[in-house]
Amino acid sequence: MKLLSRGVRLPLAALSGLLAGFAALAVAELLSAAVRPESGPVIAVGGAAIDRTPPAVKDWAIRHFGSDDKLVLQLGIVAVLALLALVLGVLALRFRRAGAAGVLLFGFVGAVAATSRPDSTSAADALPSLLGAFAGAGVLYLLVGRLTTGPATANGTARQRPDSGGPQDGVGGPQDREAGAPNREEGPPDREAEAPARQGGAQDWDRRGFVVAATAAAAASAGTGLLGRALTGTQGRGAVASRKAVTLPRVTSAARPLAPGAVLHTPGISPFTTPNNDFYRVDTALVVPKVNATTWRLKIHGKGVSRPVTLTFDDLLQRQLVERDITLTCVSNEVGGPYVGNARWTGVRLADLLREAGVRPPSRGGPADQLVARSVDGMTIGSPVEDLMDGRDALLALGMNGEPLPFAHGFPVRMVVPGLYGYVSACKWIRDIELTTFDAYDAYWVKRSWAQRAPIKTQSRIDTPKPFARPKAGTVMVAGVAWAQHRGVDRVEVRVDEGPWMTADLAAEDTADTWRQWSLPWKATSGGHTLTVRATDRTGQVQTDRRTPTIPDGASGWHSVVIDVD
Ligand SMILES: Nc1nc2c(c(=O)[nH]1)N[C@H]1C(S)=C(S)[C@@H](COP(=O)(O)O)O[C@H]1N2
Ligand SMILES: [Mo]
Repeated sequence: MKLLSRGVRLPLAALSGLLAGFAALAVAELLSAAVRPESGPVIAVGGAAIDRTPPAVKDWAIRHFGSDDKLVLQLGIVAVLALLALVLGVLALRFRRAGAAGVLLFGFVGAVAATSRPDSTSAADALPSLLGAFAGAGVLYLLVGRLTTGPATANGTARQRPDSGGPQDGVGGPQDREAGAPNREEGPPDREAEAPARQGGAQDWDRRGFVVAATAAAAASAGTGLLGRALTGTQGRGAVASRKAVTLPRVTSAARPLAPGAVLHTPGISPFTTPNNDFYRVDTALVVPKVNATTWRLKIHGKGVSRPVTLTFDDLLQRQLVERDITLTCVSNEVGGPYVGNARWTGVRLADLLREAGVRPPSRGGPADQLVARSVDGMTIGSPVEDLMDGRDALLALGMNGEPLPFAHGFPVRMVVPGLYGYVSACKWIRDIELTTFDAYDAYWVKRSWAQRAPIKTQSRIDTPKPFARPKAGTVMVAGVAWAQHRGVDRVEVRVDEGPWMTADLAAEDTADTWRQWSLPWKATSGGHTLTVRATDRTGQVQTDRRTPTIPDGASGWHSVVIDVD
C-alpha cells in the first residue's frame, strides 16, 4: 500500500512542481507586461546569461543556432526551470516548506537578475520575479498539502482540513509524509474513518482536493499568462505608431546612382542590396526594444565636448539627410558565413554633429579618442573618433532601404560606419554618445576579450554553387560577393583545386564602402572539385589564406566550396 501510494504521489508531486512553476511564470509574465517586458525572469536571466557567456560559447551558439540562438537560450532556460520545478515538487512532498522556499529562492534569483540588468532603472523590475515566485510557492504548498493529508472529503462534500500551515507539514515531517497510511492510523479518528472510503484505504491523499486545486491553478495560470501576453503585445503600440508616422524626408545628398553593371543577377548570388527582411540580425536583445520616436532623445556629451546637446528625432529629420550604400559585417562572421549585408541607409552625418558639439579628432588635438555609443538596452559600443571624423560616411541612420529602421535593426536611430565591424560601430537603439578614451573605458565586447579596434578584414564568399552541389559537367557559373569596406575591392580570383588563380568578372563598383558581386563561368569537368576564392583590396592587400578564428578581431582565411560535378 505504501509503495502504491508513493508511486502515485511522486508523479503528482512533480506535477505540482510544474504547476507551481507555470503559475510563477504566468504571474511574472503579467507583471512584466505592466512593469517592462525585459523585467520578466526568463528574459532577465537570459540576458544575464548572455552577458556572462564566454566568447567561445557565444560564437559556438551563433554558429550552430544562428539568429535562433536567443530562442534556443530561452527554451533552454524554460527547460531548466521545468526540471527544477519537478525536483522542487518532489522535495516538497517530504519538506513542504522547503519546497515552497525553493520556489521563492528562484524568484529571488530572477529579481536580482532583473534589477542588475544594465537597462534596469527601477526596483520595480524585481516585482515580476518576486510576486511570480510567491504565487508559485503558494500553489506548490497548496497542492502538495492535498497530497500529504488524508482526503478532505469522504462523501463528496468539501471540508477544510486543519493541516495547512501546521508545523508537521514543514521540515519536521518527512517520515510523516513518507509513512503515509500507517501514520494515518494513529491520526485523529475522523481520518481513520475516511480512509476506508477511498479504494480500500490505499490512498491517504485528498484526491478531489488535489484535482480541483490543480485544475484551478492550471486554469488561473493559463489565463494570467495569456492576459500578460496580450498586454505585452499592446506595450509597444506607441512605438509602432511612432514608426508608422515617420515619413523619411527628401535627402539633400542622394546615394550615388548604381553604376551600370553594379548589379549581377547570376542565379544563387546574394542580391546587391539585401532586403530588410533578409538582413542578418546580431544583438544581445532577447526582447527587441520598442522605442517611441516621439519621446526618444540622444545625448552627446563627454571629454572635449564643448557644446553638449540633446537631440530629438525631429531634430534629426530636420537636418541635412544623406543616403549611402554601406555594407555591414559582423565580427562573428565565419569565413563564408552569412553575417554580412548591404543596405541603403538614410541618416545624418555623425561627423557634422560631433563638430557642432565641439569635438575634435585626436589628430587635431582632441582629448577623446573613443566614442562610446549606448543603447536603450544597455549595450555599449566604442568606435575610434578618428575614423568617425576622417571623411567617411559615418551615419546616425534612421532609414534602411527606403523605410524607417525596422525595430530589429535599431529603430528609431542607429549608427552605421563604413569599414568597422558592427560591434565597434553599429549601435542600434542608440540613446547616448559619450566621448572618452580607449584607456578610460572598455565597451561591452571589449570587456569580453574582443579587440578594442576592429576594421573589417578583406573577405570574399562563394554563393554559388553551394557546398556539395552536383552540377552537370559543362559551363558552371561560380559567383559570390567580396568586401573590403572603405578600402574597396580591386580583384577577385577563383581557383579550382590546386590550379592557377583565374580572375573573376567583377560587378562595377558602387562605392568603396559596399561589397562587389563577382562571377566566373567555369568549364566544369566531372569529378570532385574544390573551389576557392580570394579578393584583393584597393590597397593592394591580397586576402590572406591564414585562418584565424573570429575572436578577437574577425575571421581570416579563404572560402572554399567542395562540389561533385556529374
Ligand atoms: N544595441 C545593440 N546594438 C548592436 C548590437 C547589440 O547587441 N545591441 N550588436 C552589434 C553587432 S555585433 C552587429 S554585427 C550589428 C548588427 O546589426 P544588424 O542586426 O542590424 O545586422 O549591430 C551592432 N549593434
Ligand atoms: Mo557583430
